[in-house]
Amino acid sequence: MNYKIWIDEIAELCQPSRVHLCDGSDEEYNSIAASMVSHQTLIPLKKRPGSFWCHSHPDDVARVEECTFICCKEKVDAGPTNNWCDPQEMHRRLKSLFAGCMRGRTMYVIPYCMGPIGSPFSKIGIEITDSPYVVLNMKIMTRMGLHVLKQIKSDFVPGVHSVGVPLKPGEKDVPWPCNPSDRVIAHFPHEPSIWSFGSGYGGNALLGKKCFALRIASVLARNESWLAEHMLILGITNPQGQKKYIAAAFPSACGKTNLAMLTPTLPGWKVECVGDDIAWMRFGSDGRLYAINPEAGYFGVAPGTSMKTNPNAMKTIAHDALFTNVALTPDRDVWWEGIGSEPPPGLISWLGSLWDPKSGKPASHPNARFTVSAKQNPIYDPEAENPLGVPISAIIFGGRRASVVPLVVEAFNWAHGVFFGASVSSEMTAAAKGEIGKLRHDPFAMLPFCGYNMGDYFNHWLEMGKKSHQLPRIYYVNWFRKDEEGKYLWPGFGENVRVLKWIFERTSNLAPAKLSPIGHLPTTLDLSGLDIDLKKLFHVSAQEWQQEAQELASYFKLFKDQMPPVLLDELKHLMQRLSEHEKV
Ligand code: SAT
Ligand code: MN
Repeated sequence: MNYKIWIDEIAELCQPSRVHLCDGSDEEYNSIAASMVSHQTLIPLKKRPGSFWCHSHPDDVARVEECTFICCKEKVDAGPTNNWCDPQEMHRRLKSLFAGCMRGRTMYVIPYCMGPIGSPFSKIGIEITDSPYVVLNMKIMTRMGLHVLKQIKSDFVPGVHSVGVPLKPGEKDVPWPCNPSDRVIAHFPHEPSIWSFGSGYGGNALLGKKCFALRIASVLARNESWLAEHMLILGITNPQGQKKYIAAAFPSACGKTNLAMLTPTLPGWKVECVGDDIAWMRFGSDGRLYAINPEAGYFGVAPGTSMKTNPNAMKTIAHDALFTNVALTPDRDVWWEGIGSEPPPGLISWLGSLWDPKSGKPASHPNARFTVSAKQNPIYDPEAENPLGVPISAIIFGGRRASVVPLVVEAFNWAHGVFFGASVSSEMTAAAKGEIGKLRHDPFAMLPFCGYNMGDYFNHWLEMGKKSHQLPRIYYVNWFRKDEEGKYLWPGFGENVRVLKWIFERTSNLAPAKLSPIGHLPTTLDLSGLDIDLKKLFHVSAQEWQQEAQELASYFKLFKDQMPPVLLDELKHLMQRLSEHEKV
């Protein structure tokens, strides 16, 4: 597709007042930010140079899964876990939604690259949006600008985004326009293209992120034999100077950013960060699995981030950061629950009004976010921009589970590891609209992000395992197990290095493990300086796991013929091992 013709067509449809082709320069960023400051949409922060605060409409704070559609030709290809709509029908709906939707606004054209420029992994997109907030975020989150257009040979992924609020002549704009009653986030994997209407929130509006780098990319990855995953990538170096890379999948707001930037509590260990949210992985000619982070920044959850939990994130956001839906202090700094200081008097809540500490409501929205360039991270991995990626030694899956799942368990082999991925369940968080705390299946932490039938996706993972004899080992972790009183059994954060150390040593065949019905468990962990009862953390209850297996059996039925028999066998073997275990 010729991008110039496409841009003209979209302008003709959306009827903006102006078209602005983004060059990606700092001057452009500063001038858009300055204009938003003059409209009081952004507030400059006094204590953080180059940083701004803003807050959204109260009904535009998270991803909206119920309005997110996969519009492939056949319903079965979207699978039972996605909303499906016939592509022609959706195009008809979009045509009428987008007709004239940018009246009175500027239409920004954002050429961007997911992945390092020139990398064989990288893919190009163009996002058209009427939101200046989206332009600023895309500048931080992607490699964006005119230089990208030069890279376009024939294909790019077009994305059209509108807040869905046209302006009448002379009408004053609101600070955060959005259209909660008419939202749709539609993906057309076979074209491919993305159309997003009615929300300005990150995951719905920054089309390079979940829409392209996961939903569309997962389909491309299946067709082209690679993996597009909801995973952080970290480098870990042992005291002897040996370095390995680990990729880890957790649902949104379950600590990926914290793990990716971990400050180890064990002396001599070092962690460096390649990415905190998305990994694109493919086998190299040496048979190893190589990963890149397609993003260039972090869109991290602010609440709970502190010098104690994630000092590297705190240093990263000390300047040139955008804050959305956190609280604002009277001296123009940001504040959130768990930042490590008391809320100052006169705090402005994320809703933009004076916060009443007695209200019982948080000052910062639980899904408040910071947007910041990865380059500002003091532990940004020197290989993070390597166009060939980094070699992955271990893959971790995890969820937020108060019970049942031990701190760490190792899969027997690749197929068993794929079974781990398929069996992830997690308590829901504020990252998506829904019932917080409710346990739901979230296979591979990809439930909201897989652009095709999840059963076929499981099969793709199994097929990938046949392509190499140097596969990463696979683990399942749970930082969130609680005792009878509801207290976390594991301190988490920097202490998680103790688990990473065991994984590191397992991948060199240096750490012992014992057999359990659910996989290999550590015989011991390096707990130096910690007073922890490992028994509870590693307890595997045959009864609880039998229930877990039963629940999985009924979940897997959802995928009907698409459910790979290999995974049903894995489940059967698990049940057999559990009943043998019970007899002992
Ligand atoms: O809002 S995002 O989808 O970008 C972040 C997340 O939920 O993982
Ligand atoms: Mn995410």
